[in-house]
Amino acid sequence: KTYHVAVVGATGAVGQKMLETLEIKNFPIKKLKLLSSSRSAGTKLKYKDDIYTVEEATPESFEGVDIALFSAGGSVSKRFAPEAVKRGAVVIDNTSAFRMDEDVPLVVPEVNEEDIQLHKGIIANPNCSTIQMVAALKPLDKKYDLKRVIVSTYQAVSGAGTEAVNELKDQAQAFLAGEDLTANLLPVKGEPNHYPIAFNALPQIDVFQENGYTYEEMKMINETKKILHKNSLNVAATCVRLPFFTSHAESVYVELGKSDLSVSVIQEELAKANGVTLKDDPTQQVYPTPLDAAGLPDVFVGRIRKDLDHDNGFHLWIVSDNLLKGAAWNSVQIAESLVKHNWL
Ligand code: 11C
Repeated sequence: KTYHVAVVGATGAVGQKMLETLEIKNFPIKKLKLLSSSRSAGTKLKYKDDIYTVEEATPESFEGVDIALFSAGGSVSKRFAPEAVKRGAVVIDNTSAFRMDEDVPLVVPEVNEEDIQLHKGIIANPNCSTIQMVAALKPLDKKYDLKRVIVSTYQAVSGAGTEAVNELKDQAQAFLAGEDLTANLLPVKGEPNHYPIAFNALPQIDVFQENGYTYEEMKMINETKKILHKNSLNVAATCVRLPFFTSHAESVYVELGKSDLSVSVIQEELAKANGVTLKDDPTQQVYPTPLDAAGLPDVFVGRIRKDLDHDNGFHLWIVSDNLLKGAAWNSVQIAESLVKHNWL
């Protein structure tokens, strides 16, 4: 069986990776429709051997579509996802528009694939920094009952889109040429203050909430509990933007429901987990870095250490390509599950 697939936001950083992933996975496509805002309509994009012209999304664009992958920002999803569902499509949405809605499954297939079947037309793809963390923590939760998570992130600029990638390039060139740096975008487009990202670290990703945490931090906290079906889990997050292009890295401290565990049993669980690659050998200086992970679909874990004061505590270093497993790859995996299990 083959499917009519639409990609909304096809010209964006994630949209492009969605097309690449559909092609790599040879997704059974009968008809492909590439959609965007009016600004990018008319752009020509290649898929396999064909050139497609990107069309402006309208409610009617979704007539006959079976699966619609959305990654064009929350407001586009809010406007068009219900229109797509009304016309019979199943939407896989990569924005935060519907993630916390009760009726919308929030899915990382290695973690909670079975939630997909509860969908009422929309399935949400979690935030990139959440996806890689829960993919690595789920095997530990299953076996040893996760109690607490404290995460600090080291996030790539591509998480903030192509404009942020260009801002880093421009600032890096200016800095090396001895010129003044201009910052117009980061940490958050539309906020009053902007700070240079080149040769810097910005402890703000997305807007501040009333409780002093940023929206990115609250996404990690709330989405982790929802995906793991664990409201009792203690989660705290600090999210930081760093000047590299691809892959998010995370320093994660966990407390488990079992004491007296060794590093090797944690390594063993992670080594056999789906979608996770263990890269952990301090004797050989082996650990994952953002550059190594870029372009690969796996979640990489290293630097696993036992906490020195808490017998049930461990520290992990988790790295994954934010545009692949963090976005496009996970979305296409959800589409594959829908098709494989006949959950459309
Ligand atoms: C970032 N994690 O790195 C964000 C991007 O909710 O899907 C993803 C935003 C989202 O800036």
